[in-house]
Amino acid sequence: MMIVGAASVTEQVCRSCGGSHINTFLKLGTTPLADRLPSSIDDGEEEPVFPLSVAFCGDCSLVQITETVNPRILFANAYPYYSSFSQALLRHSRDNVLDLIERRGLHSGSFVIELASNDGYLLKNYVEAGIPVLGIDPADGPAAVASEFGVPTHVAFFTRELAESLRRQGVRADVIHANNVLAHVADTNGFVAGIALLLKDDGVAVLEAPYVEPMIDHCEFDTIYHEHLCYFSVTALDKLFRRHGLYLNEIKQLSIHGGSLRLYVELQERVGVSVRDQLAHEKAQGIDAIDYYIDFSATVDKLKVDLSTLLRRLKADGASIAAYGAAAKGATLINTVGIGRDLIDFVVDRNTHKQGKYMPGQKIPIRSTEALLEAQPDYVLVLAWNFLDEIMAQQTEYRARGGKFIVPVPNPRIV
Ligand code: JHZ
Ligand code: ZN
Repeated sequence: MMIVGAASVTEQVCRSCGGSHINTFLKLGTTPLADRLPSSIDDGEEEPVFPLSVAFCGDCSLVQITETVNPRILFANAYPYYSSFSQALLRHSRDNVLDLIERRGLHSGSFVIELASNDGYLLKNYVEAGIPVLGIDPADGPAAVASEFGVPTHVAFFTRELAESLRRQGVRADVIHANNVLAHVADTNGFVAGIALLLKDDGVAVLEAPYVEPMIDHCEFDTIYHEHLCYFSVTALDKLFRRHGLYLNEIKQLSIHGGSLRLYVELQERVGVSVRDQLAHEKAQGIDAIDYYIDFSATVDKLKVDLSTLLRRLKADGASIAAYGAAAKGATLINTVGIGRDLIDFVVDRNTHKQGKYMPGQKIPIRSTEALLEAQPDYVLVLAWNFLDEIMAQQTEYRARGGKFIVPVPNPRIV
């Protein structure tokens, strides 16, 4: 793969406002890339590792990591994340689409764009309803699956330049979706400017992003990895959108991915009560000030010690342990806590693109979920804890045979 530019850069100013009051409050050391799964235990190639430190901007309140890994390394060939492997996510996306079709009166003359459309998991619902769509996504594997679903996909990173060129061709959208991507783009301002360019005057951008409040309050530190450059509060988002003539008019809080925000953003300012209330809540909680984040590092350290102690105790007692979910967040967890093949025999995952590969760094083998019943380990560490309900429901047989789950956050516990 040809990489243009440096493998990574350390940012000196805020990604959003450009301010220089950047305070680092959590250092997770250096970690390998969470979605770069080695194909063998020893392929003779050194895995690249990058610093992982989290900072708060004293000027615009944005929480962000300071290292930007070249997106061509992060998201290019063999990017293994396919949205369609979670039933809960598919339901969540379908409900969102049906709600928008009804609320906005969308029809065959409307136009919907999704940025980071992945394998077409969301846009296929519009296609079924006869509403024209365009997906934009840089990862060619998932994009090829999207085309099979009948979702036309432009394989590219979404940038201001791409938005300008589409607009010149007359492309404007009634709805622009962007789920779990705003935090992933290095040019945060260019991405938002691009959305402003492609919205019809009365269009709406509907974005989803993990919310920083539950990340801090529930110690979801494993959701920190190099793909996630930003950890948004409503305060920081409101400022970001306004800078580009966009208004965050409505929000919904969602339980998906450990606690997310759905943002409704428009060209007209009509800020509703959901946004006003949450801005007031964030002020009252101090989410817009560094003090809120200062204890996080100690909380994370405690969780790391507690989890490591629990796993080592179980292992010393003769238990066998596997893990569920070769999730990106699992890579952060095992590499920052130091959970290797001495503790975990294998990881299972439904995603066939991940099976047969190895977890980054610790090189724990990834197998299909059937391996749980074949090996019947005493415990399963749930790395994809955000889908705990779905996983538990699916693993009734493993549990009926006496298997137990270990949930790592907010405090390690056995269920
Ligand atoms: P999951 C990814 O993070 C990457 P990850 C990305 N950076 C992002 O922002 C978030 O998603 C949103 C598997 N699984 O989705 C599928 C089963 O095997 O929490 C996944 O590999 N069986 C784009 O990777 C993993 O677990 C199941 O029943 O942390 C879950 O990973 C279910 C439900 C999932 O995201
Ligand atoms: Zn800032």
